[in-house]
Amino acid sequence: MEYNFKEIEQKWQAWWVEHKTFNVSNVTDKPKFYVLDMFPYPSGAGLHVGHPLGYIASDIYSRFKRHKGFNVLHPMGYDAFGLPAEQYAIQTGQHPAVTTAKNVARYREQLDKIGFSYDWSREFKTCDPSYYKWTQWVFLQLFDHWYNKQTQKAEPISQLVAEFAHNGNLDVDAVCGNVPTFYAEVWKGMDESEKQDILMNYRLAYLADTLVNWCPELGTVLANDEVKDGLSERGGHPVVQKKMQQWSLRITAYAQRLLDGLDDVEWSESLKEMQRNWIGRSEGATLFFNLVGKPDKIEVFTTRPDTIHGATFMVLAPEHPLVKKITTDEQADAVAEYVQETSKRSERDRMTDTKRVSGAFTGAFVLNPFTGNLLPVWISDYVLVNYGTGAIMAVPSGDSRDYAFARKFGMPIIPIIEGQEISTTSHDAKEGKMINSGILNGLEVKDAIRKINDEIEGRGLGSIKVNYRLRDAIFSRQRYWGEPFPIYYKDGVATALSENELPLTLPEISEFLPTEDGQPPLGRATDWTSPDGFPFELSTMPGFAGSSGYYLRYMDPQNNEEFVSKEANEYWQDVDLYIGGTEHAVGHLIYSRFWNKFLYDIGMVCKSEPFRKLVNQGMIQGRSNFVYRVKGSQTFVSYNLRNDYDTTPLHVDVNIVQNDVLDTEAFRNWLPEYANAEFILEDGKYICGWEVEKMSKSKYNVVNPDRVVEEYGADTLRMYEMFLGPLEQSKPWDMNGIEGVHKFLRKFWRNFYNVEGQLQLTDEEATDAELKILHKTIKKISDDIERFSFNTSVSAFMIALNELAALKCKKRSIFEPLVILVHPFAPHITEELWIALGNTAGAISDAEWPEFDEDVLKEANILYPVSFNGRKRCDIEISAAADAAEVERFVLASEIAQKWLEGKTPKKIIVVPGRIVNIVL
Ligand code: ANZ
Repeated sequence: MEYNFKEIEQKWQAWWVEHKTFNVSNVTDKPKFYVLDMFPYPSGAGLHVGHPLGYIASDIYSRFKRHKGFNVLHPMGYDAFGLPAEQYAIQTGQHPAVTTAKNVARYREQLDKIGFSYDWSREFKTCDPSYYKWTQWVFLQLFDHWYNKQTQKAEPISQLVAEFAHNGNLDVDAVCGNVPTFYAEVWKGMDESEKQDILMNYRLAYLADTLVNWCPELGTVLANDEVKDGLSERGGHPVVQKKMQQWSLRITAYAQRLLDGLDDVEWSESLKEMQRNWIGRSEGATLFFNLVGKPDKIEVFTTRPDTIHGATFMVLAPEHPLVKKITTDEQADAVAEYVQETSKRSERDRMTDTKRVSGAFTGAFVLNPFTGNLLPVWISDYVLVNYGTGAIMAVPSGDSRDYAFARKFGMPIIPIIEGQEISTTSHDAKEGKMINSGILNGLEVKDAIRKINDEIEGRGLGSIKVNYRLRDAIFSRQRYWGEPFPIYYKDGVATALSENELPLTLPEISEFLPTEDGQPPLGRATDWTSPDGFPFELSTMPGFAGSSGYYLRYMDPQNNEEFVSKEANEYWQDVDLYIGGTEHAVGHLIYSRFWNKFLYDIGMVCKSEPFRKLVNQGMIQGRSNFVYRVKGSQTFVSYNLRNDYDTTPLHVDVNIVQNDVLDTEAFRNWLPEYANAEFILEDGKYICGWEVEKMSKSKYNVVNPDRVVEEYGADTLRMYEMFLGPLEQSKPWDMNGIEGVHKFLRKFWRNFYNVEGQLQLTDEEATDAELKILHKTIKKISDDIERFSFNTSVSAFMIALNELAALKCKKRSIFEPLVILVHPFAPHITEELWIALGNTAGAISDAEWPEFDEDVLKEANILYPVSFNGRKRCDIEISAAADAAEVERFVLASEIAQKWLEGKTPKKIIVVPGRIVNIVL
């Protein structure tokens, strides 16, 4: 009987749906295991073979865990709000909901063909009102909580209000905006809108004027992780800095916990390091410098207070609020021009471009409190307004940016470390003995820091401070295709809808563009007002809103009363294995952890970290093919002859190339301009050149998994994707090896059936050699899966099959367990073989994973090298079970030992069991 993968795969895919094979229950005695893929954004292009790589890996792991007796949650859904559908809507007028539904259907169809064990009953799209109701709900909770530094957790705003009425904010230690201290009486005397203004400074979701990344082309604000090198990540449009009133999430309140939590998760060190850098903790001090002739002070943040004697100027961020106030008339024009110039540069550019040295002098001076020197105050774009205090003391001898600035603008450079060589560069290392530094002279840097910190605090010049690079997350987007904020403006005061008014569904609008007067698209909606007629917020939430807590919703997706019930959360707890790309390292993976920690604080979830183990799959690159056209002609030269002519390489669709041989007829039909192509062949074939590049439409190297499934079957696709190489490495898609994997499956199949199509496995007892092959394979596959080393598993299967073929093994006791081992990789063929073996249909998913028996691999006999007076004379085979006395007896009785003994009685016999025997005569 032939291996008819088409029939088998369709049959089992339908069977699984009908029998709900992969639906999991929240009520069971089994231990839980939660395996999650980063859910996809369903783009118009559909899936290419790179996308399922991680999904296949997680599916193998899920099926493996189920064999091991776990109740496995393996869900899938769609991150369905977002820019591309809206951009498409702007161009075509097609409603984003329609495009999204279409794309989702296409994704689902493609996914279904690969035979994943997803529990589709838990599927959702983040743009479903029944889902985003809960995104809005979490927002309301954030709006209704503040961060108490004393308890280190989020607490209800109502408690804060009670405290204000009782004692003002004197004893409140919060992560908050700039709020003056007030007494209870003052609070009580405020009107409602004043009170709300104060509270806004405390809320974890708050409205504030912020400097944002504004993308005029997209008409929206973008988060820092959505901007790369001054361009929007989506579309590559320029991004400028702009001050706007925006919703933000006070994620900075969680900076330290986000940092600490990294110690408790099993993520790659490189990913943890990326998060640590993004959070960017630094310990230092804030210090005040008095302005000369003005009442104001400049507060700086420094990690090197010990270098203060080397400070020779000050630098403010061009946006610093003091700039206007302190700039002298003479410098006003230069300063204004520089401020204007800076507004065009994104924060990222300013941080990364260290070559450009620029600035303007304000005309103001401050007094160095330690040296009494006057320091000129400059502005420059290398100082960022949102970091630290937005102002620095510049120490050219200790900081390379300050050094470059001093060199360019002719500022003094004072050495402060003994032996410091500063003629061409600064000495940034935090080490050495202090000089030219008054009370610090002679001290090592770390002692100097301690001493100066004491001085600073003692003299009331400033205080010790920990700073984080992490910023609050800007949460408003001036776009249509996102979650509406459950907020309306009651006489201008941002007011929350109540929980029972959720979801606030997106209104219909006529055009997906900003209004004529620059309002976001929701400004076009009619009746976009609260029940009592107040206008709703016009911005929508960003892409990361819907993906920040989605893993929780899978635990309890149909619950209409709660985001996730306590029982469901306590059963599933957290994601045991999360698989996805590294591109989410500092976006989604930070937001989710923050979201989760907040929900943990309010008692919604029982684990403070959402993703226990994280595996990043590598990228699948494209393997492009090339044809070589003779310049100015329609003649194409085969690869090895290309240098004999003057040719230009051109991309050719990889789908009309097989093993680098071009289908010349298909080529003529591919694009109209090639209809009359002529070919110069080698050995009767047209050989294409190839190169590894990003998989992309423009390079004609996109391979659609549907095509592979059609040609070879899903089981081959799954195994081949794993066979390509280590999961975490990037590698090119190369169809040239797929035949080998496909042949393996055919060969596997042929072991079960004879030519008449009858099952040919026998019930004969397996030999030791056959058992050894089986158990070696059980061990290898189990270990490999646990280590996510799926490529080596596929090779191990191939080896096992070849070894069994050499022994002509056709025994059920060997092949039945092998079917289970192969099942996570190739679920369709193994389902079919499983019933052929007389088992119940579908039961393979719950079949117990074969037990590895170490004893089988142990050799029954051991070949002992036997020495006489230290010289090896012979080898004697003795049972591995024999103890030292038995080995001694056996050796002495053996004929060969008798010969070497020459009738003598040994003085001593040394036996190392399992190893050697030495006889001393
Ligand atoms: C004086 C000094 C002397 C500094 C020295 C460094 C070396 P991290 O580790 O990143 O926190 N800085 C402070 N605020 C800044 C801002 N808003 N924009 C740009 N730079 C800023 O770095 C802290 C150091 O970066 C601070 O310590 C300050 O320069 C600078 F030998 O102060 B330092």
